[in-house]
Amino acid sequence: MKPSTAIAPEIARSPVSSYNEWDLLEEVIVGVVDGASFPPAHIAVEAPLPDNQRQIFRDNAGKPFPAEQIALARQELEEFVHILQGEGVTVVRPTPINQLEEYGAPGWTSTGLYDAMPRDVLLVIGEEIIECPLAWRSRYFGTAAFKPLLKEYFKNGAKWSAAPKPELKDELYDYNWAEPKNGDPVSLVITEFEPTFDAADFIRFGRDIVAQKSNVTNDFGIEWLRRHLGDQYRIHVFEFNDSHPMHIDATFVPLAPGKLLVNPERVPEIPRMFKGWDVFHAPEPIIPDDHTLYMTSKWINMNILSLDEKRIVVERQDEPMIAALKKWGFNPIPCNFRNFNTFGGSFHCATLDVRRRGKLESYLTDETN
Ligand code: DAV
Repeated sequence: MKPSTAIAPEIARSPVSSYNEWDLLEEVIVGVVDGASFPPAHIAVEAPLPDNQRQIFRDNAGKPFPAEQIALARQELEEFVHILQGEGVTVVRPTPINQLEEYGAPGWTSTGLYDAMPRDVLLVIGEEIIECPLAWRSRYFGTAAFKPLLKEYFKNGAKWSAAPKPELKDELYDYNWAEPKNGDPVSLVITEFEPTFDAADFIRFGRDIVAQKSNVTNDFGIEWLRRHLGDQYRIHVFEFNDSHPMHIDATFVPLAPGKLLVNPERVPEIPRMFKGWDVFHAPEPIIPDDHTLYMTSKWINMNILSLDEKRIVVERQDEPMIAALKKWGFNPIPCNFRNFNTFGGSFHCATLDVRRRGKLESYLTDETN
């Protein structure tokens, strides 16, 4: 008997399909900043923070972010959505959850953070969308706001999975963590107790995926992903000069095949597998010192989003980046985003490219690093 719901293979395209950071963008999730709240004080939250932000986080733990900052960021998100739609991209949004509601698991309780950065919590690899095992207790339900979308994608043919739900017990954290002194090796706040990772510690180049260990991503998590993805993909783990690593997308950002944007402070040497690629050094960020930035450095200026191999969304006031992109042959599309940057991300963090037109390919030379 023939299955009655047989779909011809040529039209059975998954609504989730994205293999790299530059193929033509067709559908994207854009985060929502409403309801954003400071997480409860915890060593895992403090460790990756720039020095001058720790006290602010302690003082405001568990409270909403300032309403005026949220309003300004929301306005910029609307501008961003409008620009994306004007460029022909389908935009979908999460359903924000109440971040102030307390929840817990054996041994701990917490409140939430925000639904502003889909890039952190969900990883799209090809036709699969993976819920990440997030290391922060304040992000334990970090994918909840996206569940309506995930269900819909699944119903329409996507592969939907979740990494093992972490327990986030005290054993996951190094409570003796202290700021490394000058010259000391980087010390990370999470242990190898169980697999954890944020999607934003991975960046996709087709069959090759570049990853970093960080204050939220451990070896155990990277190994889980490696085995989960299987032989079709190769995960390469690089270490950069970043004393507070959390998320790779203000460090190592492909713009198009053969074109890589790197953080000049953090990437002194280009891995050999990028032989033949054009390597561009990100211009110094120009965000003024008195502009509040939570959970990020000023290098968030590198966190740009390619709509295809030419069009790149970039912060409107970041004239050095706009000029540099033009010089390198791209078409920058400016959008106000500095107030959104305050929340710790920019265009790459605020989005998740659900579908790009393209297929699985190799872009890097086959050399061991
Ligand atoms: O300065 O590398 C990037 C944070 C993106 N969520 C940085 C922070």
